[in-house]
Amino acid sequence: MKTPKLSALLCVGVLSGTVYACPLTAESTHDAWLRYAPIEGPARAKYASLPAVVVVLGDSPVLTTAQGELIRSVRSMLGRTLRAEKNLQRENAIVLGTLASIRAVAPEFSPRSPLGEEGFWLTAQDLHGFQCLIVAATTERGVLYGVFTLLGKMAQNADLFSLNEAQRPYAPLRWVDQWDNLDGGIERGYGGRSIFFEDGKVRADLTRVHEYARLLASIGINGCAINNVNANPHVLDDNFLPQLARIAAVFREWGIRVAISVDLSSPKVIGGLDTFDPLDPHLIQWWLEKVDEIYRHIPDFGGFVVKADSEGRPGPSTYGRTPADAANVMARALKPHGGILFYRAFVYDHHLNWQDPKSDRARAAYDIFHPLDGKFDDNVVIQIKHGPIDFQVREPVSPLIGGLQHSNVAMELQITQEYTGQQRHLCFLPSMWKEVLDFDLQLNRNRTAVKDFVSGKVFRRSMGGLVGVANVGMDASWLGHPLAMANLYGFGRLAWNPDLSPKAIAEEWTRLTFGNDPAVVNTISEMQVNSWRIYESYTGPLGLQALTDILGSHYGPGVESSERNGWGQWHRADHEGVGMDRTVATGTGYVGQYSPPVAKMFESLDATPDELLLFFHHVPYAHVLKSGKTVIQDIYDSHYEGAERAADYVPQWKSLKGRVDEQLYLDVLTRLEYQAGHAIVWRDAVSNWFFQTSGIPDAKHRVANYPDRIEAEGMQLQAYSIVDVVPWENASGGKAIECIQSLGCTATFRFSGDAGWYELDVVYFDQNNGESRFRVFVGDQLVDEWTANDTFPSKKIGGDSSTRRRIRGLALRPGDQIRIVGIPDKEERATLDYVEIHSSPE
Ligand code: GCV
Repeated sequence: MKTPKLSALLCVGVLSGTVYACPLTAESTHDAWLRYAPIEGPARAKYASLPAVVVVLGDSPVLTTAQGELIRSVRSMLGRTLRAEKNLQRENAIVLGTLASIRAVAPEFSPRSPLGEEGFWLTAQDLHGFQCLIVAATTERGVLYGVFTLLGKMAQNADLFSLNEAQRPYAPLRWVDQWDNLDGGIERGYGGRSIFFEDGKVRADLTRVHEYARLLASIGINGCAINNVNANPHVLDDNFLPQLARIAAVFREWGIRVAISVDLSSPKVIGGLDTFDPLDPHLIQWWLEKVDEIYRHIPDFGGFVVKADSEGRPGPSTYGRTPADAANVMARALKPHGGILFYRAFVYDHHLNWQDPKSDRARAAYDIFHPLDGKFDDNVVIQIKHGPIDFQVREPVSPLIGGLQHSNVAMELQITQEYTGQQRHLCFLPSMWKEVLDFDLQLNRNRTAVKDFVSGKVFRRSMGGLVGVANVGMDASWLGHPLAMANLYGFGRLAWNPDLSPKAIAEEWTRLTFGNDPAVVNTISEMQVNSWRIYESYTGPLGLQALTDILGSHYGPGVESSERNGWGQWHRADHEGVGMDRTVATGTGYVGQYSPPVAKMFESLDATPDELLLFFHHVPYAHVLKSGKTVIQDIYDSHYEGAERAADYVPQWKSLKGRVDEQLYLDVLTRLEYQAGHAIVWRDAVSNWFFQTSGIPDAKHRVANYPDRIEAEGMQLQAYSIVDVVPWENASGGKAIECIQSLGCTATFRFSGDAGWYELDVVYFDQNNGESRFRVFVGDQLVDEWTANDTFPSKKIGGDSSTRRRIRGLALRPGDQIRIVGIPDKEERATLDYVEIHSSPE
């Protein structure tokens, strides 16, 4: 699944009387939603009277960026190069400037409502008798945001000359975090290597950083923490700071402040102290001096992100101190410079006693941070993951978000799809984030949505917002899957305006990324908008969450990996029932961390929504849901429906052939075909596991019943040997066949159906430690061959590496011999699971 370059987006023609834009030159996917394709046809006429001049009132770096962006993008869309001027001319113009600079030339100019620090006003007005398109803002950064909005409107072919639109962001902090390591790897990154670091240094060529900063600024992001929260102390080395300054200089042009994640033990590891006790005076002095040194290199440095006492990271608990003690020491060093200290509330014990029915990882953040409310300095922000566990496909909102009245909070969302398909499965996360942002925490029985806590509105905090863990990489499409960039786009849009609907965001992103062809916009945005629920339905319905291999990749199925260990992601399934009892009455008491009305809802089995039922309650498999189905039948049905809906992406995408760039079309098609196959791996693993554990059969007779399937271990084998797969549910029948003969092995069977056209699915294991080859023959005729050379996240056979090759259009006759030859490579043993044959008359 290699991502091709996006060459010209094809335009097919005329739909509803409109010709859609067709760029003549090859484009780069680096531009993502900022591609600004040429505007052709009737839409172009809308811009015939666009002024020829852009007047920029000021010369700060950010204004210069705004001017450059406008000129570059108008040239790209209209083929015209605007003339840049510094003063109003005696002609129509596009005017960019702060309110102060515009008022200096037009004193009567005034927006109807306050724009705040980062808002902007787009307005078409006469200035000195000439028609002007004005982008005005309080600050230069606001002007830049206004320019991007104006350009986005043009790219979507909107009318500009009746413009009168003011926008201001919902929350002041709109940051992204990158989990980049200094060696160039990215923790939970699926889009290639770091754009910032390589071999322990900042990259010499920062072109991709520049492109990234442009993308981030275009969606209103104003801060970026560039290294892994599992921080390497050497990021603070004296000789590293000038290197960081190079990155900060690139971001500065785009109005983005750079921050870094720091390890709390740095003063000891790199600073020569014998302690990192937050209350030690030497320690306090060390941070003061280190922070001063940073600001000498980076005057607008954003601050620090801290992960401490979490998953093995050092923290204040070493010295019996609290997170507030640790946070405040660093915050005080940052404060005189305007820096912020983000302290992550992802603090929990990963050696929990799983045998204790009262222990519960979900409780940890609230238990630790709520008692400290009011003890954090005012430039500390508590960075809270949206759910109490860890970016699962569905979790309830973290109760800590409503529980810190006297502290600044920011909500952490994960753009990189760690638990949601790792950019190999389509999963549009704004659909989930929107539900989270709108969730009513009912403080004091009033309507108090999550978005109003995180923006700081509810408790009148001056700071607050959203932090998205992005983890883009050097991959041409940034995140590894061309459609995954909708998540980064959607994050920025929701951070700016949480009242936008997922549908509106998906449509906007599609228009900007693929053009305005209605068939393309409707198809892609519909695929996106449905994809989170589809992914949930075949990986973790009913609030089951972590059914993936939580001890390894967090990718494929691994139903039992979360049980009976200290990580606390238990779903407590046994032969009688499933779910975590988190009630106050009989469970862990987690429910009691919510406000009384919310707690009342989750405490009650009847009032808890089905989609979160098993997060809050342990129930028998025969428990009847609000839908009228039993829990067990719902688990079966949702996995089957989910896998079917995932398969349906393929024809949906195929309907766009000829409407999007051919290479991109093929790349996405390959990914969707893979996803359809892997959704079946998930479906079968989870439903067979629950069937075996519960002993309750599927009322629709699908689970463990595969009439079209020929198990590899049941074929006639030459040199292949049968192996058990662990865990058993990750292979059909629990077994596979592997080849250790370097010359290859053969598995043969006879087709026993009627004569006709068929497609053949060969399910095999593609590990990342070898490139086996496969050849498929019908009789003596070679009908397909391929190399298993993808890079799935596993060296073993199992749910991560199980994949499917679909061979279409085979004319089979009864008695035909089908032969698969597997040739192993290195550690990969050309392992086969099964073959399925489906009639396919088309
Ligand atoms: C950066 C999860 C991830 C870790 C990540 C951690 C965190 O546990 O699996 O890779 O560490 O969250 O958010 O700190």
